[in-house]
Amino acid sequence: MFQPDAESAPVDARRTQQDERLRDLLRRLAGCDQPFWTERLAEVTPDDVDGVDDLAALPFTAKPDLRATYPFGMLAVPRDATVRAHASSGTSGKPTVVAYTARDVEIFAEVVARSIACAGGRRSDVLHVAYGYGLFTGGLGLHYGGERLGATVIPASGGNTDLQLTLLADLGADGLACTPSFAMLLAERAEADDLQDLRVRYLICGAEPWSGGFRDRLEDAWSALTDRRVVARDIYGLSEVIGPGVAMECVEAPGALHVFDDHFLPEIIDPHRGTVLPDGERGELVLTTLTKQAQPVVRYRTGDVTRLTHGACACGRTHPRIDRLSGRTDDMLVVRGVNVFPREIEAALLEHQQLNGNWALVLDHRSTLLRLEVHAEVHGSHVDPQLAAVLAQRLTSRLRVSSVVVVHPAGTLPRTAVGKVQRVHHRYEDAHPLGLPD
Ligand code: DLL
Repeated sequence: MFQPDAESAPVDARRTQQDERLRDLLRRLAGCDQPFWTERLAEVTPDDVDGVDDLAALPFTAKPDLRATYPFGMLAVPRDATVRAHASSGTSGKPTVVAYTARDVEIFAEVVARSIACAGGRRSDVLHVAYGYGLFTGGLGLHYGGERLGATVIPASGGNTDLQLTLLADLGADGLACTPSFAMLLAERAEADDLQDLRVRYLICGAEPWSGGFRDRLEDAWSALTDRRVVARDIYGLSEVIGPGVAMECVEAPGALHVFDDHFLPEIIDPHRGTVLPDGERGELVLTTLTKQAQPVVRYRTGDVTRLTHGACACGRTHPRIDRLSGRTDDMLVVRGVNVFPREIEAALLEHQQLNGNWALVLDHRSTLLRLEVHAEVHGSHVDPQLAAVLAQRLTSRLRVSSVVVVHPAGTLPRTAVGKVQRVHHRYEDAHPLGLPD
């Protein structure tokens, strides 16, 4: 553990600390003289909120608030007290900007250092960071976290697959941090080039959804390259809250991620009613930043769907855990009246061992009835002629979605070397969005 005192603190002691930090946050927001916060908290008096139990008395914040106050209208400190800003590109219009004080940057590095250690990282490691550097929080986030841990960080950023592989081998990376889809692309290329001398022990993957089946493929692919069992662990975060390092899966108990709730207080709500759901129920993740100075958020609606559980973990950390993300409230697809998340489709597909993990959906809007095409690749070049029908049947019985499944040899579907993978494509025109013949 990178910060054992904080990470394995007794739950009661942490609760006292959270109560204090929450009261302090509200004092800071009340005193910052920022119109957004004055207005949003107009109904709340400091007496209303004595601690975490009173959280539901506070109003939500959400992405539209950041857009409406672009660029710095949610700052709780003067702009000149900040030392850095990141931005995330939205689907439309201006990006949303998030700013940090020097202390925020330190905490960002600490929670990412915790996360790297959670995946098995050590200070003696070489950590190859292939998340994008720049406005995206992934590259710089893992970079500073790696340095804070004491590792030797290689700031490779995204793209340039051949050079990345050379560096991974020659500089002896122990850890690789990048999106799961890029980690898979690197493994495929390394295998095709018969690259020797890789010694990677762990992968720190996040920023996009990936199923347990995808993890199995990824761990197998990297283990075959390195002659050791490589572990891939899930890192979660979002720029509005800090970036990566909000929550992290440990080596000992994969499947759920420890939320570092001494800094980021989680709740799960019913996304339609806004009511808080009990422990263990699936809903929308809402986060409150307890220590963030520059741009705190109160009950921020992440749009991410998961469930929260408390209880002991084999790794000894006492932080509660969220399940691996099953999707976003806004990426749910409605296919002929059936609600389905792309990650559920991935999970159902990848139970089939012949598939190599690369897949894509095309929603064809050209006729009145939406048509769902599911494309998936097999390992190698031989495609079993029965497989498409087997997969279509599985999707119907498991998820109740009817689809046209097309199975391809390995290497047919587009790959993503920079940024987040796009699994869902829409077709309005005759040209096929994946560049495939009809
Ligand atoms: O993706 C921060 C990050 C960088 C996380 C590197 C992990 C690693 P944003 O660009 O603001 O920040 O996007 C945040 O990405 O609300 C989720 O929908 C999605 N996301 C992030 N991590 C995961 C994950 C970064 N592990 C949005 N699994 C979030 C699934 C994830 N989705």
